[in-house]
Amino acid sequence: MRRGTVFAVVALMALAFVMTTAGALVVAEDPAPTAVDTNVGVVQALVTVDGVMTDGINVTLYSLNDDGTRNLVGTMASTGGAYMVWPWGTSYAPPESGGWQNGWVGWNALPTTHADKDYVDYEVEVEVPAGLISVNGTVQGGLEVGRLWAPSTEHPFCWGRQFEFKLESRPVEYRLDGYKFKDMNENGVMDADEVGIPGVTIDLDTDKASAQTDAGGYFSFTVAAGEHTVAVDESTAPGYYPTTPTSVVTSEGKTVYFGNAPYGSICGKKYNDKNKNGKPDCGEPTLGGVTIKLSGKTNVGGEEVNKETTTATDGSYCFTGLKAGTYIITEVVPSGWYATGPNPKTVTLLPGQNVTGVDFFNAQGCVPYGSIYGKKYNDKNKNGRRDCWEPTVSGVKVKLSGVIDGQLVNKETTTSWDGSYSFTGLKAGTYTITEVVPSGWQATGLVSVEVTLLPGQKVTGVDFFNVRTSTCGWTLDWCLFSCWF
Ligand SMILES: [Ca+2]
Ligand SMILES: [Ca+2]
Ligand SMILES: [Ca+2]
Repeated sequence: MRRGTVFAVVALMALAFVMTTAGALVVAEDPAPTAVDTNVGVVQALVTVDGVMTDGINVTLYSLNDDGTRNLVGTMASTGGAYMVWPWGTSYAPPESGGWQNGWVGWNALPTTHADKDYVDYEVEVEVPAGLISVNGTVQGGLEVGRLWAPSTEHPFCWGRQFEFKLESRPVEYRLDGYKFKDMNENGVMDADEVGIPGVTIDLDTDKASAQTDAGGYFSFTVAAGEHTVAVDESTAPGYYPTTPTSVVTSEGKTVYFGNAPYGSICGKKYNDKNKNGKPDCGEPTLGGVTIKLSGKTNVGGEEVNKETTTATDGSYCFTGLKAGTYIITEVVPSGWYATGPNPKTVTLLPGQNVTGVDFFNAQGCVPYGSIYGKKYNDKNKNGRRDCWEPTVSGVKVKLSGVIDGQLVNKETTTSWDGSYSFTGLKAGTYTITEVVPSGWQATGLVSVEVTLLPGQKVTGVDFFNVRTSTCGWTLDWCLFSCWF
């Protein structure tokens, strides 16, 4: 491509056109050419500068050979007083009142056949004067061909084409653009299902220029060649936090993407759990003035977050303005009270998610002890559960362990004559209950079970199942017994 010129493709024109105001095209009432005349081709071009139809700019027309080489047809300056070109040789119309426009050039009576072909390819080139640039998007990237066909049944009205050259009066400049988008998966990429954020201010080179993102989150700047700093004014995107750097150094022709994810929140209530069941029941009051803490890390950047709030008079609390992440919410249990539900609680927060119901439950008074109960069964049919005819097993060792209030707790007991065992006097916490499988037996269920005990809670049914591995000996009677059922 030559410096200072722009090649253009002539656009399809099925009929002769007359320009009316502001470049709008109107199809003229126009008799079709005769089928026998192949020299009926018409090419028109309009030149605008800053949107104004402008005279005095040279436009050149070439016809193309099969090998792409060009034959000069002629050069004309866009002409004061526009005209209409008729396929059969009507000359340029003079300026007249009532709608003729400046800025046009045109050729008529052009061949529409060459060699054995029933078409001719043409190319139009505009000479871009110093101080102007061409902003025709389609012609900046390369050369296309406009084809005029000889009139035929197959191509009855393909003997004319038209093109508009848009020039702008500014120094040699380029586009630098981008998007501000809702990055709902926080991966820094504008994925196909993610949308733009409108109305965000983007600054170019600090104070040099600024743009607002449109409805699709798009912005663009016209820049000189070289490096430029593009930055987001995050104060114009309230409710969002960045998932990509908010300022980048880039250059002309580049597209930058600024990701944002919406803040989320975690809310709950604090209850006086009078019946100590770890749930809000009708008539149970809420508690104000209780400290709730939040700690955790954000997904993006792994920022440490630590916050603290106090429940309102209605017992409610809220942590707002949270980036997506994993958080631990802890109630500071007031003196004279104890927790009757889980404390702390873990919440995995997604971008823009508002998690509610992270409630805490307290009861007043001394912390009651809890207990854990279970039985040991001879699981004769090895299905890991107790069938009605399966006997219990006595004399089997069961262990309990856990770390409660920072102290290691270890207990041990043995199943009694009816196969049952219990651990009582337990503080709230998480315990592991393990059966010591006796020699000659194998487990048919879990041998170790984790139990989280609330204050005063009685957990039952922590059962273990074994079956004998030894052959029948003194237990023959049991074997026969089981076969009969
Ligand atoms: Ca994304
Ligand atoms: Ca309750
Ligand atoms: Ca069983």
